[in-house]
Parts: sequence; structure tokens; C-alpha cells
Amino acid sequence: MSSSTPAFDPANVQGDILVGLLKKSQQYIIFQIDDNVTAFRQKLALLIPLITTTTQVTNDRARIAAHKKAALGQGKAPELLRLSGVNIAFSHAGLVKLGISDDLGDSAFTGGQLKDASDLGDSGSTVNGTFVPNWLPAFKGTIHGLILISGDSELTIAKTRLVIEGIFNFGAHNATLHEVTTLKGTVRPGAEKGHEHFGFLDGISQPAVQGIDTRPNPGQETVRQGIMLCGREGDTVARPAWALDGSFLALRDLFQLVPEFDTFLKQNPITSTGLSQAQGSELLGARLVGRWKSGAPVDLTPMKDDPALGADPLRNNNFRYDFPDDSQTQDRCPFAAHLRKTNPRADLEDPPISAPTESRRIIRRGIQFGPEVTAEEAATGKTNFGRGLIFVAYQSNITNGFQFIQHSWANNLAFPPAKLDAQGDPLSPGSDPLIGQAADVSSRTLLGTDPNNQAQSLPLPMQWVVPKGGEYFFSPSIPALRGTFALHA
Ligand code: N7H
Repeated sequence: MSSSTPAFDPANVQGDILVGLLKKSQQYIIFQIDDNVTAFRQKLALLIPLITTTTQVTNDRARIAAHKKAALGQGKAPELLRLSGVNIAFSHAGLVKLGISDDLGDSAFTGGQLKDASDLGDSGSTVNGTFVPNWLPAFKGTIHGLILISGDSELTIAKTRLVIEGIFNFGAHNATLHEVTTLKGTVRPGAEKGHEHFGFLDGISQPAVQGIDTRPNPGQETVRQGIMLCGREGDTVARPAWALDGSFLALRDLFQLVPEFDTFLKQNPITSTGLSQAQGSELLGARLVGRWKSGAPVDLTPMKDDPALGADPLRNNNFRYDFPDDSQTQDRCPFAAHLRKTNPRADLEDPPISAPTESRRIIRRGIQFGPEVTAEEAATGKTNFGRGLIFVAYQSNITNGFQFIQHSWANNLAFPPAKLDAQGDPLSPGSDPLIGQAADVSSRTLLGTDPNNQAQSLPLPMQWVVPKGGEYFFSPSIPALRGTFALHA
């Protein structure tokens, strides 16, 4: 960031990045730009007024809060306000198609996720010397961009989508883009709202961003704006001026094998502590994730769930794995629990490692897709319907953020480092049980799930999270969309 960098203005930043589009449902339209690039760029100019900025989302949130308060004041249940949001992002191939040749300075983005799949650990096979992941066909072809539409209902989204289809003449002879595929997500129903498909409350721990989240919750670490936004303080890479206030978006289409995961928990209860089978299975699930289904962190409540703690934003993220017994025992939380692998907190930040983790932080958005588990699936323990998480993470540097977390932390059996066994020798905590990947599935094991037998390693017989596609995108600022991407007639 130089002294001539314009002052930060949230109205310049697309709304999903720093505050998150408001959503009960969401569509991700993955598209290719057609050959009349000039016409596409002219149409893009018409889309820009529809793009929801950070300022708009912040105002919408305030409107919702006021609406709820007013309804409750009158003793009524608040109705959902009709709200819709739109954002857009482009892949590297999309920039090339648009004739934008500046180097954005992120090698993962430039290479694209298809090329990265093998390093991420996705399963696949080598055909004529090229690794081909077991992805859906849509993700194996050319992808130029992504339009995100969010809303309070599928109907609201459908209406917004019609407007966007009209702008780009979807499906008509003069269309300027065509749809490769649309991913459709929706939050889970009833009491499962906010919980991902394995049943765990999600979206609790996000970094606070300086100047945006000015009142972080206890335990919520604040990162400099440049960790999320290109060109701001903390972003150390030289980039074109138009990249200012843009962010990289890593998308992953992650299927979850829920009945199979539940069967595994059922078959491996932790009963050494005198718990019943069912309680032992619940404990195993919590220790694999690092939180109980309610969201309560196992570091704070290791042996039993505490729903009030899980629901309390002032307490549910206020831990660092820095209790005196945390650094060398897994009494509270296995070293390789999903949460600890993807944000190790004191494991890296405190001695003996003392390495800052700020540059590894990502903001997670995304949404669930697919139906609830049916009675038949639950009874047979076998998935018949596709369901999972459309995973979306923002950062100013994919190589430091999503890619690093997946490749060097989640998949890396030796991470977190500097943990010792009873003889004082270094131990390997194991694979992230949820998202850790390995070419040889049988190498997926982790230590310490049983607090009374921490040296025992638990084999993970399969991957319950299966990537079926993804891409890296860049979500430009509003001024960049106006000045660099669009053409004004
Ligand atoms: Fe994860 N899950 O259900 O277990 N994740 N995640 N994730 N995840 C988190 O603390 C889940 C995935 C992170 O700050 C929670 O907000 C599932 C990928 C990070 O302490 C739960 C999938 C990557 C955090 C889940 C999945 C990450 C986090 C607790 C795939 C990155 C914050 C909720 C289907 C490569 C850690 C919360 C922190 C939390 C689950 C994917 C990263 C419940 C099911 C691919 C950084």
C-alpha cells in the first residue's frame, strides 16, 4: 500500500467478502463468456448497478434488525424481508478472455484450481501424463466467471436471476455469456439452520477485519484489511492498481457422505470414559471437529456439550488451545481436530513456534446444498442423494490462504508441529479427519481421539468430504468493474 492509495470505502467492495450477502438460499452461476467480448463488457456495465456492496449489506442488516425489533415489540413473529444480493467474480481464464493481461500476482489463481487438484489431494487418475481429478464435467472445462445471487427465498432469487438473464440475453442468439452450471444452495431447515450437513453449527469463527468489524467478539482475532483485500495494509504482493479492494474467492463443490460418517461415529464410540455408546459417539464427533454440534468448543468443554456456550457469541470462540495441558496433551482437543488443523491458534502463535498466523486467515462464506438425509439413507448408512457444502473462502492471497490450509495443514500428517509423545519424540498428529486428503486413503489416521488412550491412532476408513470441483476467482472492486472490466456504451 502506498501513500497515494485511496482511503478505504466499503461502498467499493463487493458485499460477500467482508460482511457476507444475506441468504437463506444462494445460486452460483458458473459461466463462459461468448466470443463477442465487447458486447459482454457492455452488458456488464448494466449489471454493475445491481451489484451489492459492503455498504448495502451493512444497511440491509441494520434494516433487518430494526424490522425484527419492531415486530417483536408488537408481539408478532417477524416476517422475512424480501432481500436479494448479487456479486460477480472472474477466473484467470476469464481475465484472459476479457483481454486483461496484468499479472494479479497469485500463482494458484493464475494456474486455476483444475491444475491444483492433485496438490490439494483430490482423488483422480493420470491420463496421458495429465492428472484428471474425479470432478463433475462442468469443472473440467473452461470457466470464465461466477455470478452469485443470494436471497431470502428461492422465489426472490429466481426473480433476480430473470433480470440478470435479461441483461446478458441468456439462451438467445445474441447471448454474451452462457451458463456452464449453476450450484444451488440453501440453509438447512428448522433447528438445523446454521448447521452443516454433519450436524455441526458452522460460521462461528471468522477473523474480524480492521475498520469493518470494530467490535470483535472475545477470542476473535483482528486481521489487517490487506489479508482479505488486495492492495490494503498487510497485502505484500505487487499488483496492478485496479486490483485494489478486490479479493480472491476459492470455491469448492464439497459433497458430504453423512450416513457413512454417522455410521463411523456409531461404530467407534469413545467408551473409555464410562460414557454410553450414544454419548461416546457424540464425543468422537465433537473431538473430530473440535466443537460439539451446538458449536461449543471442546477446548472449553471437553467432556460434554454445553448448548448455552455454543450459542453465546461472547464465549463460543474465546479459546486458543493455550490451557496448561493443551500444548502437549490432547485431554481437551485432539491436535488434528478439524478446527485445530485449520486455525491452530496458540499451537503456532505461542512458543516454541511463535509464528504469526494472520496471513493464513480466510473468511468463509458458502452454503449447504442437497436434501436432508432420508429415513432410508439413515437406515442403510448409504448416501443416495448428493448433499454437502458449497465452500467459498475469501483472502488476498490463495497461496497463503485456502491452498496453504488445505495442502500444508489439513493434509499434512505432521501438523501441528512440535508435539511430543510419552518418550519425548516428535509425534504425527494425523490427517484432518474431515477435509484431510491423501492419495492413499489408508494413510488417513489421527491420534488422540480417545482422551484416555492418546497414543492410539484411529484409522479413518474413507473420506466423508468428497471434492467434486471448484475454481479460483477474483472478485474485483466496484471501481475496477467499472473502469477495467466493463465498457460503457
Ligand atoms: Fe471447516 N464441519 O462440519 O466440521 N468447519 N468444514 N473448512 N473450517 C468449521 O468455527 C466443515 C473446510 C475451516 O477459526 C466448523 O465457525 C465441513 C475447508 C476454518 O477455529 C465446522 C467442511 C476449509 C474454520 C466445519 C469444511 C475449512 C472452520 C466450526 C466440508 C479450508 C475455522 C464452525 C464439507 C481449507 C476454524 C466455526 C477456527 C470451521 C466443518 C470445509 C476451514 C463445523 C463439513 C475446505 C478455517
